[in-house]
Amino acid sequence: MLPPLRLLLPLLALGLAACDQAPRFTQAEPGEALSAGNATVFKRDHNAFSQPSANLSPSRRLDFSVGNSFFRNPWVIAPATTTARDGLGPLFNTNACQNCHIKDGRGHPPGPDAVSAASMLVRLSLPAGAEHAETLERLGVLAEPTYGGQLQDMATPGIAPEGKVRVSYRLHSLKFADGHSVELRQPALEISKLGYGPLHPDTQFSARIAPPMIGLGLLEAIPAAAILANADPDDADGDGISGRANRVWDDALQRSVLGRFGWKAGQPTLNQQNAHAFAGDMGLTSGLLAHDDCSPGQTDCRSARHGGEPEVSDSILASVLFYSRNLGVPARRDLDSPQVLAGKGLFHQAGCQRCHTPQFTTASDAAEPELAKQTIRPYSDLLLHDMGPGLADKRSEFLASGREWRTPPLWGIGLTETVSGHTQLLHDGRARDLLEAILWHGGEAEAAKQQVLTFAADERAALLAFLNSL
Ligand code: HEC
Ligand code: HEC
Ligand SMILES: [Ca+2]
Ligand SMILES: [Ca+2]
Ligand SMILES: [Ca+2]
Repeated sequence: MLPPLRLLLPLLALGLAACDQAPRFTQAEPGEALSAGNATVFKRDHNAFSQPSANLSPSRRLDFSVGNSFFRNPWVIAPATTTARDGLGPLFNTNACQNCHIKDGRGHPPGPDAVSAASMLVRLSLPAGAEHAETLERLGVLAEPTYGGQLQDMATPGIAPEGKVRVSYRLHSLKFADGHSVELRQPALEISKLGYGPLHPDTQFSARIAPPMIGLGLLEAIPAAAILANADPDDADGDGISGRANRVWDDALQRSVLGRFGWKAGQPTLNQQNAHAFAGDMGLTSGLLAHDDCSPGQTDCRSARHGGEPEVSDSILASVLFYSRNLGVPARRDLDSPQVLAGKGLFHQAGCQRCHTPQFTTASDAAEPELAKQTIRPYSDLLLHDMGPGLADKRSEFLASGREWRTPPLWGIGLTETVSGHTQLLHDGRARDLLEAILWHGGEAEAAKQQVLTFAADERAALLAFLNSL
């Protein structure tokens, strides 16, 4: 059945206008294969995300592998004979960074029979008022009074874990213009076996899977001015897309700066992100975060044995920083194939690049010389966007609202299955593949999604081929 002509005509006109603007790509651009400039790596197997930046010298590769060992190997409960890696807990989510960042790639939500949520974590907070301005400036959120800012579902012997997390899904489907239908799953969290009494009735939850670790030093080396240049907080250019910068507390500088890392850009630097991961995810203190993540009421947690002060020495924190800055990004594959080039055209036609910014150049004064002055292709603007009610966690973090998320980089996304053994995407892993991820886009990205919904089977395949070549 066809819709009446008077409805079709404006739609057709829109479609044509968009097609006119869409660039056609007949061949790859110079250097396009090198997503991370000279740091690009050429593995494409299950170790593709675990390679050091290609431009690291042999001695620097040694530093990288020291950092790798602290990222990969499990930490143990104190006291232990391995004093360099003890102090796990008392509350924690898992015992190694790599358990969540699977093969340096992404995590996933727990399956129905999982013992712990492992590679997904749940953030907690309460709605805050004006009287909490100072806490919000420093911490970005008002923590749940008993359970803190994060639910730890594991604990050392003798200490109660905070609870158990399960995810259940409600299914609905979305239809393309040609009748093709895709089923989407909306997650709902179930938290049970609470170890410290009831949660505050107003508690807000945000489930997040671990993002991939590649290219992070390069993202850190993008000049703040280049990121801010793409922000358009009031949508002054009227394209329906705003893009806002998060401003977050920098523990080392003791002031608010641009946020870059995490699903809501709630962390300013890799070192601070890493220190928070050690403390929040594994119960390990460091020079930046001197206390285990125990709330005032969690007295057993506060009096438990520790593994040194701090548990993560400055030199280990520095090695893990060097490691996390230097995981190379794999080179593009098949980027000259006609289907991939057609998909690239459709990506631009739909306006995906308005948030998934194809290209940046890193600063000349980057933290490490290998990261400086590189032309990189992350496909992210590192800005916050209102993605609509469907993706909203209704929980703010610094300036990010409950509907805003940071555009995630798309580089390497085509290797997700090969590296991490699954293709569960978006902040909580609800999308089971690339197409589902696109169909969850709403809010500022609603128009882009609506365009994709008009794509025919061959156009959908081309768009996915392009994404899989990244
Ligand atoms: C329990 C699972 C888990 C563990 C363990 C874990 N992470 Fe993460 N990691 C995450 C999640 C989830 C995020 C996203 C956080 C957010 O949005 O607030 C993240 C984000 C990051 C980021 C930012 C990536 C980006 O693209 O913005 C870095 C860097 C990072 N983690 C490093 C580490 C290091 C280093 C360790 C070990 C000390 C570690 N993580 C341990 C789950 C984990
Ligand atoms: C308004 C900005 C915006 C536009 C336009 C946009 N995206 Fe996104 N995209 C995002 C944000 C923000 C997320 C993260 C949402 C979340 O995790 O809840 C995202 C997530 C994704 C993901 C999943 C990434 C991951 O690591 O899980 C893919 C794939 C993706 N977008 C592809 C596209 C494609 C293809 C288009 C064009 C049809 C598009 N996006 C248009 C902002 C945008
Ligand atoms: Ca500890
Ligand atoms: Ca907690
Ligand atoms: Ca705009």
